[in-house]
Amino acid sequence: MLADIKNIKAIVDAEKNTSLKEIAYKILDNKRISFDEGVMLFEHASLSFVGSLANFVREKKHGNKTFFNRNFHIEPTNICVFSCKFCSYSRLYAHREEGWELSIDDMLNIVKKYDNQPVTEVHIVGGVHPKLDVHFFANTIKAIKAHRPELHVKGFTPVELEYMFRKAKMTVEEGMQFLKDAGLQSLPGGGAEIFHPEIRTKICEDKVDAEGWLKIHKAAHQIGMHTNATMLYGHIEKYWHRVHHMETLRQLQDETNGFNTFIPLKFRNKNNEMSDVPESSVVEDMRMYAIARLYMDNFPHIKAYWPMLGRQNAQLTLSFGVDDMDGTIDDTTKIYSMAGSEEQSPSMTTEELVRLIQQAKRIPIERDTLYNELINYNTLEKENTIIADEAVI
Ligand code: V47
Ligand code: SF4
Repeated sequence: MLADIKNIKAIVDAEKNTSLKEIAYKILDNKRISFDEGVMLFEHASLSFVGSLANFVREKKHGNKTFFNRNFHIEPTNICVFSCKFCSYSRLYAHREEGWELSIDDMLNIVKKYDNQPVTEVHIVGGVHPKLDVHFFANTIKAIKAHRPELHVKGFTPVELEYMFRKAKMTVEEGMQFLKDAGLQSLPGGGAEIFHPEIRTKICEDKVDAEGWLKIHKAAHQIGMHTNATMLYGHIEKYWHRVHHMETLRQLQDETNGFNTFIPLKFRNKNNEMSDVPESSVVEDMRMYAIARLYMDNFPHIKAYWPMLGRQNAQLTLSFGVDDMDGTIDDTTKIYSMAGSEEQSPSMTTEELVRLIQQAKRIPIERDTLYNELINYNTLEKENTIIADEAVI
């Protein structure tokens, strides 16, 4: 049942903290909350308070619809010139023998494995290899598109892109156009981490800074591409750093309207240089998703990336503002299992994803990368029941 305004007003009116009550009324009146109000929610609001509000906003935007897609990843290499402290994945100097580096043929063979399957998206992201350049990646995309033109290619973070454009002496605008011409259709949200330099210099000092990250997404939006944005939370950042990060993205979105989805990524602490930093609690995770839904008023979607969060906690987020669960993945990504996620071989069949969403009393909608709705699994089930009934008659 969808949340109704009377119920949510009763919850808000029962709140004793008048500042929180004012923030809630702003949200119910469709007004934007400020930076200070975002921090206030993180510092003082209970999970049930932000959760009820986020659920209300989510249902106003999408009703019970919950989106997912059929996708797989290609990770061209885990060799990386950078040294992010939270990364459990990259290999360069240490354990070089555990590094991999795929050729264009290797990557095309991965695509060919899906020839008879209705996947709609390939997500390409990996380490920053010193020898792989923009021409290698353009040729990879061209080979994939030549083989399967309708497969949407979403790929590369500004970390990879800034490095390849710089090496090729291309401006950001030239580089983005070059890859778009090769067949690149959208950018994933990675590499954003925490924008504020106070934290960024401590966790990923040597890679692209906030300005560089935003410049690349802006250039993508200006040539008609849609992109996502992430935030790596739950480590050494303070609440206000999270709000600063979301505020920075909200401002760019006001300018370009090119972002589809905001994806908070829970920091996992296994096998990296930040293993002494404890992971956030589930309550804190749910508060993060809920406040993201409340703050990011101009982002259409909030995604819980289940390989990082675990499928059960991802299912829980569907009551805390989230309307998207990413995709089937098919055990094609290693970034999260290496960082200690409980999903050691992330793969869900469409049936499993549909069941997970239905158990949360939501409507599973298979989408494409740009959120065009492909299949509504609730009406599909009804249609199938009718067909089955007719067959019996
Ligand atoms: O930027 C790396 C994160 C990101 C850890 O756009 C870690 O649809 C937690 O951005 N603990 C890359 N997180 C992945 C990414 C992504 C994933 C799924 C979908 C989309 C999308 C984007 O992974 C990195 C970094 O923030 N990451 N190590 C870790 N130990
Ligand atoms: Fe390299 Fe990405 Fe790992 Fe940073 S997070 S070290 S850029 S692979």
